[in-house]
Amino acid sequence: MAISRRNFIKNAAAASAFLALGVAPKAMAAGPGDKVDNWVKGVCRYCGTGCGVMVGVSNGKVITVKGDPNNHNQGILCLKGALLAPVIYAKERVTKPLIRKNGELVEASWDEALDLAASKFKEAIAESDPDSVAYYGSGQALTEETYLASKIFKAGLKSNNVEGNPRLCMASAVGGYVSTFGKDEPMGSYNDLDAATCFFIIGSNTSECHPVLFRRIAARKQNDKNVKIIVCDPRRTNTSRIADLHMSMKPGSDLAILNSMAYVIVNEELDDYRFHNKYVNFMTNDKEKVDFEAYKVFLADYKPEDIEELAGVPAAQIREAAMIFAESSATTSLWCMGINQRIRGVWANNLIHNLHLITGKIGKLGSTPLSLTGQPNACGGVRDTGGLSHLLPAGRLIKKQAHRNQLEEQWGMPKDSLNPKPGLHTMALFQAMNDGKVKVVLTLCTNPAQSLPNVLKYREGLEKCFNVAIEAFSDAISLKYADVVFPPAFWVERTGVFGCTERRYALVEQAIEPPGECRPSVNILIDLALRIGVDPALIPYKNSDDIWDEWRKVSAMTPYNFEGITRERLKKESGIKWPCPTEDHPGTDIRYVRGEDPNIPLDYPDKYHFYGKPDGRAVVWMRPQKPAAEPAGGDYPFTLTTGRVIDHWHTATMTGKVPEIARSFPNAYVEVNTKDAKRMGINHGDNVKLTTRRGDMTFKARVGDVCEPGLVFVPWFDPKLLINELTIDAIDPGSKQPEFKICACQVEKV
Ligand SMILES: Nc1nc2c(c(=O)[nH]1)N[C@H]1C(S)=C(S)[C@@H](COP(=O)(O)OP(=O)(O)OC[C@H]3O[C@@H](n4cnc5c(=O)[nH]c(N)nc54)[C@H](O)[C@@H]3O)O[C@H]1N2
Ligand SMILES: Nc1nc2c(c(=O)[nH]1)N[C@H]1C(S)=C(S)[C@@H](COP(=O)(O)OP(=O)(O)OC[C@H]3O[C@@H](n4cnc5c(=O)[nH]c(N)nc54)[C@H](O)[C@@H]3O)O[C@H]1N2
Ligand code: SF4
Ligand SMILES: [Mo]
Repeated sequence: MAISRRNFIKNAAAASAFLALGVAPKAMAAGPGDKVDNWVKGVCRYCGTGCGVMVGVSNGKVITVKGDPNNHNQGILCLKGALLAPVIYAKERVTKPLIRKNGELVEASWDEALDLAASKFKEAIAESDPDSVAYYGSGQALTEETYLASKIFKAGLKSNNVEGNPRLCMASAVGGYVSTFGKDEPMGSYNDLDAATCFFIIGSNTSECHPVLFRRIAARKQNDKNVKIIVCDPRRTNTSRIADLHMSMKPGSDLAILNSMAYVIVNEELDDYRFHNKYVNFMTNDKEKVDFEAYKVFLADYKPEDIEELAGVPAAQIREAAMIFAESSATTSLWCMGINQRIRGVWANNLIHNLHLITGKIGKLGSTPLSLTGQPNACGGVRDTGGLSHLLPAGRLIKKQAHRNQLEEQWGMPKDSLNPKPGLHTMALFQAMNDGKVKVVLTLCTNPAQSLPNVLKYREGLEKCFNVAIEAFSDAISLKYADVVFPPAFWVERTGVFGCTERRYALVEQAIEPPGECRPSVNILIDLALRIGVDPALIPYKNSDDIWDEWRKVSAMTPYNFEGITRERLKKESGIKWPCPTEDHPGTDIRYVRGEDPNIPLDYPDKYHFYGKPDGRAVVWMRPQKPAAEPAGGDYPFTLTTGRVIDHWHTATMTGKVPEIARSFPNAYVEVNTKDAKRMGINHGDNVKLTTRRGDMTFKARVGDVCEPGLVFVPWFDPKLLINELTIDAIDPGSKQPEFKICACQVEKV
């Protein structure tokens, strides 16, 4: 039955998260809740929305999960979060240490496994140097785990080869915030969603990937008829179905569209001259400071009529989008991988910030450029603690001597003893394994043999390198390459902090004992480090509370300052947003604004202060349109894009264990546009072969109008039909993030 747009919005507002399976929210609430002995507060372990949960425990087992009414999600969860309990008890849990003997992973004692792993680290460092070892972590690890692993490698082993999956995910967003504002992380919060009258959603399928936030946006629209939603995405996603305006663009034309919107705003004199004259510098790509007039000259190339063909969007739509954006009383932009996973992801991020800076729609409730983060702890765990190869905790940089010296003092190390050379970024790291330069790697909470782009190319390195994995599920395909596997305590089997999209830190409290011989990852990391020979004085922790306390202090002399977010507070409160300098500070909703951001003195003369930049001014960057690394054309006339579906999480090691979810999406498929399908004689369910310059693979077709003609989409959750064998591994020169979203391909019926 056709569903009207108005009804769709209503349904989306009421139960978007449950729509995919047609399960009513009422059914979800039913459960053995009356038998629960105690409820333990936590955070959902899936997406960067960071919903608060209450975990229902009975006789030492988690029997149900419900939303935390005191957290931002106000008690609401999507299906994935609500169905977390069975994942804990999946029969595929790794519960004993494993080591590879005669090609097979076999059970071993903790001592045997730890000694073997430690000896390989020692050997590699002794034979070559500390750069021959690496850590590859995750935005799903706890903050304490990433902070500790990063410290062990950078301070203990003197290797800056500390990376993680956020490089595949948020690196371009980090690059965007840092180059525009001088500091990482969004300045706004989810409160902006309740005040915005315009939502500009670009390259984000919010409805499937941040369902609880989408529900909040849909509710906002439902309750206020003035609210306008603009979606810019080459697919007709569920998200686009609540849009007043959907710019169904050609993949990779975002830079042109964003500049074109700026062109309209400036030419219609909808810019806020008073704001940008005082708080903004205009800069060329070569970092030359210019004036507003020069910016106008730059924009002259982006008249909507001149780019409509390139963008595949009618000029009138671009004009309309710009007018809605600029004329609304409050505009919030939301974006995710459609923007970040591009070889010009950083630039695209800059251009979104530009729109807010030229209109002054920033730092006011409802007006903010809010980058949606993917994983539950990419922000708090990896970005904030500096869990990447060029970073140190709290926004410090390895290449800056003053920053290194601060950490050396904090960590009780001799001055100038940290390794001053940044380590390898993710794709360079896996290449270095191919080349035999990185000989031992420790992975934690990530499944790179499935998630890397152009993945077949890197399997050689995974085979060659001695692989030590801390992994919860035995069917994660990366374990095919593991030489040692440590069984970790999973989700609510240990305690630690998650930090979500809106700078909110919240505690995941231990609710149950881990099964078998599983141990918290911080204990595993400490034991391994001691056996490798790391100075015990560097890791003097009794438990993860001690690590949190140290990290609080490390933050204190920076604008992250969250010394006031103590463990005691986290136990009582359902999350607090940094900065939060003192225990009586309520946390910060809006950064860079006097009276809101505790980093700005109350007697500071100006209202706004972008203190990440030397002169306190944010930057409007002049970033030109650039094509994708491998645009469609010639022998490869289609664009292949990859992404997510609402029910599965990434490599499906967890969601694949939940029957209700697994049934709805058993296998990967390819979305083909109806017109293309007709031309090629493809019917729904037919086998379709996709060929890229890296290989070919056959999928069942889903024919419809989700993709524009010329575009095909494949979700990447299926290890049996692994589209990452076909995707390109080109990277953004700034952020080093791969272009998962665009490569050229052939499509044929087989
Ligand atoms: N259900 C579910 N939710 C998740 C996850 C999950 O695995 N499953 N993972 C989490 C993580 S880690 C992440 S990073 C986020 C990702 O969240 P999203 O980024 O929202 O999800 P994707 O499906 O990767 O891609 C988003 C959109 O980008 C569009 N796109 C492709 N090319 C272009 C382009 O050139 N320009 C524009 N403007 N758009 C383009 C696609 O059509 C798609 O709709 O989701 C998080 N939430
Ligand atoms: N084609 C394509 N590929 C992509 C993307 C895309 O859009 N398209 N997106 C990229 C993005 S944005 C991301 S974030 C990455 C994600 O890529 P990955 O991080 O590789 O994917 P996950 O499935 O989340 O891997 C998490 C692993 O940790 C295990 N695990 C779960 N809980 C725990 C725990 O508590 N402790 C430990 N030690 N292990 C645990 C899981 O079983 C799983 O094997 O993929 C990237 N790859
Ligand atoms: S929206 Fe994200 S954080 Fe919230 S319940 Fe769903 S998966 Fe978990
Ligand atoms: Mo991600």
